[in-house]
Amino acid sequence: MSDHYKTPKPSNSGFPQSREQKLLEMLKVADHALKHNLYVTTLNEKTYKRTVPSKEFYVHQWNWDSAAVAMGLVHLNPERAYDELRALVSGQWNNGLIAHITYNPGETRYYPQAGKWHTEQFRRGEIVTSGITQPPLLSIAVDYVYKHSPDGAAGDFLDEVLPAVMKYHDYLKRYRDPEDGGLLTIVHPWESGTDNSPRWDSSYTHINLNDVPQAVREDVDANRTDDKLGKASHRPTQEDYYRFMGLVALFAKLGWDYEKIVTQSPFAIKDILFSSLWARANEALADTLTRVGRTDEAAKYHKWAQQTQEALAHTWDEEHQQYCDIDVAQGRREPIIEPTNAMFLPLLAGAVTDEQLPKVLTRLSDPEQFWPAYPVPSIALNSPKFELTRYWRGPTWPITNLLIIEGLMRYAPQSAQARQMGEELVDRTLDMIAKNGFYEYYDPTKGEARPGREDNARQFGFATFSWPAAIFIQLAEQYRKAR
Ligand code: 2M8
Repeated sequence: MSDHYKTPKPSNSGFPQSREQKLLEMLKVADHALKHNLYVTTLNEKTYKRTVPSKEFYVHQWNWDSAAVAMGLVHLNPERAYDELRALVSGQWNNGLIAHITYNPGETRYYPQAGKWHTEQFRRGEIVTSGITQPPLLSIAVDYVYKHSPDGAAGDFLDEVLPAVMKYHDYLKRYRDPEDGGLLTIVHPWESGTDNSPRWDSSYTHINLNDVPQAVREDVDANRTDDKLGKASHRPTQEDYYRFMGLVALFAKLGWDYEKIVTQSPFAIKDILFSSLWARANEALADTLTRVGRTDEAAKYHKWAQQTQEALAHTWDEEHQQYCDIDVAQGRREPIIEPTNAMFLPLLAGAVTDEQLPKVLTRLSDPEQFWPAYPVPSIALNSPKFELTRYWRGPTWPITNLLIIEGLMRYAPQSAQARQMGEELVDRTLDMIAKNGFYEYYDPTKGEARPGREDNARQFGFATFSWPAAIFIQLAEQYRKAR
């Protein structure tokens, strides 16, 4: 993904011929899935082409999903990759925020619907968004798409999106790192992308459910849809949703003023996954600017990347052998100790020190924890909190695998173990997806979307899902082709 480190050429371990054929077939199916999820809409007299995560439920544009989708799409249809990212920045707020959801008009299947956010005053004409953001994969995607575009094809696209991307970085730095320490604050579990991760359990003990207005709870009870369209036992709990929507109501009451939100939110975390992407995103933005000759402007982002790398390295907890999120809500400063796969994201950021690297790899390669048949589960298998099918509390997710693969490959030049694990994770991720199709998330122990007879395929997350399709394409193109 970057010129900062050389993506190593994987060794020629090779798939058996039949597997190769299966992968080639799946590339076609992936293309088909992404076509299926295309959503064309006209707003402000302009046509937008967006890929929704899944038409079964997620019928709008999600921030980091779209970034991942663009990286896959550029290999098949560069124009669509440009359209995807153009649409993603189209709803940017004046303060620079690029929201986690850009809504498609007239769609009501997904809860919370657009009106629940009370973000009317920040609309760009007819373009309506949520009021929070998501892990900043955007600039990484812009850089990747630009780099993998046919010669000369991406010039206009870059002119169009680059100002928005730079403004977004300024927003994140200003409002999410007001103390200038390098780590970014998220204020809502949805901003983490790992919504109901056990990482947030300790912080929840400080959020009194009685403080969530009765009207908000009634609205969740009456209108929540994910647990009806999907299987309730696989989704976040009702209490999670009370908290999610209670925070939305609070932020709307604060007028979406992020200076107030960051200091007053009962949920405020220095998130190591989000911050790792932030470091990598700054490198990517600096690379893009350098590539187009804007070297002076690149310096600022190099500096931010470096600052975050150092800050991430300092979140290492020797006793628990992991990097830690920090709960900073309402004046607290409490490290969060949970064995989730977020602890491997500092690899992506290049934040792992020589001393930490063997320890990180030991943890990741342990089959009892993070290296079962289909790594990398969202929480260690041997954690008492591990749940095989519940969303971000156990299953393996293609998006975090992609980021961990990139992290391992970053360390490949200096560590044979990192290289070998990175290559193995590419193969296992491709296999997991090829065997099961494009689902939201997978069983780490068998890699199956249908772990038991009682579960049909839909029950392990939603189907015909965009990012496994896009990530499949990216991994196949970026690594398999090289072999
Ligand atoms: C999930 O999050 C949304 C809220 O943003 C939801 O559950 O309704 C997460 O997996 C998130 O990371 C992802 O971007 C989104 C769409 O795939 O779904």
